[in-house]
Amino acid sequence: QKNLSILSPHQIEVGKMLLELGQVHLFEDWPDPGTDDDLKKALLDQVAVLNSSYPGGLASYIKTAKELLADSKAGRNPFDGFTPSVPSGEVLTFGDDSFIQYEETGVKEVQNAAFVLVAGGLGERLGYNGIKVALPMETTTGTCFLEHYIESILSLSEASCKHAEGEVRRDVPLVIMTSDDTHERTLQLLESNNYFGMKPTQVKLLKQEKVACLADNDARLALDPDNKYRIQTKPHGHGDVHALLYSSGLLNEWKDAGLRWVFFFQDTNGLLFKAFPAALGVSASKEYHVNSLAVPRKAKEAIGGITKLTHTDGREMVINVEYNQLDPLLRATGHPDGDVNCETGYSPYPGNINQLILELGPYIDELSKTGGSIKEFINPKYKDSTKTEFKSSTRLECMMQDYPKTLPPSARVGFTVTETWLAYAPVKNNAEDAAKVPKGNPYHSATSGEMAIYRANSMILKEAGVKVDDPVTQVFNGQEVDVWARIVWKPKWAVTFADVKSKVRGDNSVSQKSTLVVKGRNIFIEDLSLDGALIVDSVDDAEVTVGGSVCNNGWTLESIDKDSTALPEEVRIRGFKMNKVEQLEQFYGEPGKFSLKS
Ligand code: UGB
Repeated sequence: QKNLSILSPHQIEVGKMLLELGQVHLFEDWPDPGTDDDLKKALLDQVAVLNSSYPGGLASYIKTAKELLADSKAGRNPFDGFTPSVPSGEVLTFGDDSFIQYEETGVKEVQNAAFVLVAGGLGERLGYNGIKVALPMETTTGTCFLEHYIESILSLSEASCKHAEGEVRRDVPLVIMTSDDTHERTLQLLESNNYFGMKPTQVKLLKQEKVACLADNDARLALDPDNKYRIQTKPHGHGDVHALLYSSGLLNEWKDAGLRWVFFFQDTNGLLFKAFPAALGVSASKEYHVNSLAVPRKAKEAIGGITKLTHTDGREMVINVEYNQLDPLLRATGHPDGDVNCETGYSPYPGNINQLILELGPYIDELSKTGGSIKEFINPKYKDSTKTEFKSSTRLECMMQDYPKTLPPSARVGFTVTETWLAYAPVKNNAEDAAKVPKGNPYHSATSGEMAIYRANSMILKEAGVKVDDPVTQVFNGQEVDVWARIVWKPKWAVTFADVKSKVRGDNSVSQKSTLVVKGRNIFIEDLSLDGALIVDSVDDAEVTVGGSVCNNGWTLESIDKDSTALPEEVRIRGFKMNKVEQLEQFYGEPGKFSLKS
């Protein structure tokens, strides 16, 4: 009461709202007017922002929190009444006729797609100090994730326009969801690199806000332990992307522009664009409203399992069950061993890699009803079994893959499984945690993420007829990995399997110790025998044939100590550095036809 005199009418309204919501504890320690007045006002201003950035405001946030906290305390299972079973979906095999067909269909559709990258996460598990999209995806060329994503989108869109002769060329849109943790640095990365070739108008950043933390089962808002005039906040999860897209107005803009698909993807998967065109082809052919990309999943791997859930009341849905919930759900429904591999050596539930293709029209229809809010969950860590106190504050969270939970049974929800080597190699775990991953399970580290790029490119070239030597096994940062030839190409050289096949001719071979970097658009590999390092680049209107025998001391991988502070963090987290001993490097800077044949 005493402090009312220092507050503006709006701040007084906010204060009243807090009292009505049972948040009187926020003001209990307030000193008399004259002390900390600016801080008191700042607290109410912060609450006003928290209130306006959450659909339905803080009243709705606290109401949901109380319900979910009561469920959690009572041990109520969110899957009560549901029985899990293995769903059926489209399973693709890289390079076979059906894959090629779907890829072709998908490429045609790319010009009707919008791309949405969720990049608000700081990557606590990875422990990297920078933003994850700025990390080099591999250290042969040093290309960062964001650069590769943008170049892939541009090349795919160009390939798409070629298929649709006569139609107007569209600048496909890219949205990046950021947060306070990543926004400024993402913008700076884009600006200092000329948006990696995209028009700045093609790219929109949407920043998600954090949500208020909760101190107890009554959903009392938690104050920052170091500042009693600030509510503690934490990220709300990648599910925010739907509400942000809806409120931005972009979805209707896209619809008016004739777009048909929205593709959601994550921040550190260097393989994701290799399977995307075929998966988009599946969406278009099967007319899926929702298509989740998946890979075979190892039991207990930290990726969700795609599961068919059937309720006793007859409801059915195909949905991601998050990795920490799959094991208890299975145990509670007659599978005493929980989340285990079956005879194939994999979990029978396909692994969700959180790349979702949504059909825009039905997506807008659904969001017009829900405003983009996604079913939330809460994960309080209790001090003891009485479940009355928390170890630290908690908050509501939501996941983008839970979008289908509110869809009617008529919605066409499917999924597409491809080989892991082709589609999924995220960089999520720090070196220490990766080294502790049980043998046979993926590391999901910077080391394995980089090796996966070389493996995928080697496997693709093999499928295109190139002889690529088998890998050797090496240990970096305590992780045993297969080291293939370091083969890297720019998306403008090839962004589909069809592109690769059209640029590789004759009898080619690449030894395991080799490095091959192809950067130019019209470079043809023909009768090449490579045992060393070869880097070829050209301007777009040069046509270069690369062949003959190239043999030199090449580039080697040198093991390094992850704690050696003399090296930059992005090198240390891999456990090796690239020694560029000797290479043949050619750049063709003029239009015309050229041949590199030694
Ligand atoms: N992200 C945000 O943009 N905002 C946030 O508030 C949080 C994250 P994580 P997670 O495929 O590898 C997901 O932390 O959530 C972005 C799926 O839930 O890397 O543990 C963040 O920047 C899981 O089912 O992953 O697990 C990043 O781009 C499985 O599919 C993305 O969201 C797993 O990913 C994912 O955040 C996977």
